[in-house]
Amino acid sequence: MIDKKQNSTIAAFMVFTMLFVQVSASAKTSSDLSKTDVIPKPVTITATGGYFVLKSHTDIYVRGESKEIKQIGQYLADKLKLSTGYSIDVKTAEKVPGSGNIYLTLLEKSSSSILGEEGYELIITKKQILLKANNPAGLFRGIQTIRQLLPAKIELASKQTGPWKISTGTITDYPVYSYRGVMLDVSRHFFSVGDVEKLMDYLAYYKMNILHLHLSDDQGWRIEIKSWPELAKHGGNTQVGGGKGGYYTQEQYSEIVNYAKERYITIVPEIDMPGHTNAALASYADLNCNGKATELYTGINVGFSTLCIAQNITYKFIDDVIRELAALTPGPYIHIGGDESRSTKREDYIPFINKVQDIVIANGKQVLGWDDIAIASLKQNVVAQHWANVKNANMAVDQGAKILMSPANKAYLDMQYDKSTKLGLHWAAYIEVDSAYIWDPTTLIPRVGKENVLGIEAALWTETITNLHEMEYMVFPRLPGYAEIGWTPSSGRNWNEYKVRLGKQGERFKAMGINYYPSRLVPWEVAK
Ligand code: TNX
Repeated sequence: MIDKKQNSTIAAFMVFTMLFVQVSASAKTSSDLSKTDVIPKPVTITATGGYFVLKSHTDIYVRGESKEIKQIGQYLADKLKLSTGYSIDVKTAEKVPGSGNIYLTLLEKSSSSILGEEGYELIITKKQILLKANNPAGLFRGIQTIRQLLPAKIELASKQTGPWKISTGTITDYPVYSYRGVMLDVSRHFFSVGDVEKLMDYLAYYKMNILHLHLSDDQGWRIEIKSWPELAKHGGNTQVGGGKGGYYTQEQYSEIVNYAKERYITIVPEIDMPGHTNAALASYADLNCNGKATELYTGINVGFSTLCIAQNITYKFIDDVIRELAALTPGPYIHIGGDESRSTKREDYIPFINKVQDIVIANGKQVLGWDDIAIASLKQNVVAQHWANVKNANMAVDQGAKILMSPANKAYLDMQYDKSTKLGLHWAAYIEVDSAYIWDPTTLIPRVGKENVLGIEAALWTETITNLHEMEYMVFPRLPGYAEIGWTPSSGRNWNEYKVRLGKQGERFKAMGINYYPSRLVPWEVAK
């Protein structure tokens, strides 16, 4: 006979076991590598049906004495140490080390052209993990795959219990586009260096490689320019809604650039002109045609401001700003904005854009601009960022320019998910998670094909976004989808299959503490 007390103990035990089974079932690593939920989906996966297990004696070995490769090894070690509790060291070895370790190596020059700049090959056996690439960038991308192949709890900052299994097989992986980015508007609302770095951690996790910073607009100038100090001091003083705003000192900007570099991310700085310039016009009276400084602006209207096209000082100003910014920016691009210049006459706009292109080129950089600039004569190597006007995109292509795809109705992260979304706008569309994913950069505009597209960028305008928590809500869970569009061949993409993988990322978002929109279109697998 079982008495009452025993009965309740058994019941409690059963509930406990059921709970445990449920949680561990959702976190279980399949022994079939091809069933992995990695985003972006790798180009090819061959499964061999076993496991590699990370153990307390696992170390990370790199070949050669390169400081850069050691740093990449250290990045992985740091990611694995906290949750596993293992003391993972980074060591060097000329040959594949003994059992139980991870080995990072660069391939001999030109031995694998298919992997390109950022591709990698990951060979997982029961004995070891081998990661190979042509370049350090490829090793860094491959490390993100290793992180995603491990259980989601690997992303937690406190010690967890294993086992830390990865299924065996080979992944050969490389991106479709060389430009896979996100834009953050730090002008409408200012975001701290720490917030920007957090966003870059997320970009790195999904193998994105560009962060475009919209550094100036009507509401705020966000970068210190030593030759024009009032831009930041005065023009950086406020933001939408009247908050205190802020700006990056040149030192802080360099900190962002370095943080990006360690993640193989390129910073693309934007100074928007000739419209969207009220913060500059408020800082220096001389920049205005009537010689009077404007008031700082904290609303969200667009199209009311313009630089004074006819004055020489305007170009002295632009040259100084671009020169200082170019010197701080290792990446190839300077973005000149050029959008919505509704207060600039067309006959002024065209020569202005022509002159500004020359200034950027003279400062050793390549021009990026919103597709509005296509009505000017585009110089060689100029990239037009398509956001709304198909005619402009076609005009840019006709002039031989490459197109960066940021269609507002598909790739604007400030667009609301649906009618119930509290943050954001919806002038271009409501963009649910499926709609953000189901499109292809090469078939959206009839005359813009594969040969014309440089890549994809999702843009977060921040008129309604005031802090990191809100930023995360608009960015997740759409970001992994944009990353996959940029990386994975369209033949390998399918919403019904993708949404299951995305659902499994829910555990990872949770482990990383990300505030995400739990879309009902996604079958989330998140333990309560
Ligand atoms: C259009 S897209 C703008 C921005 C706004 C955004 C809001 C573009 C080049 N210009 O100034 O912030 O819409 O969604």
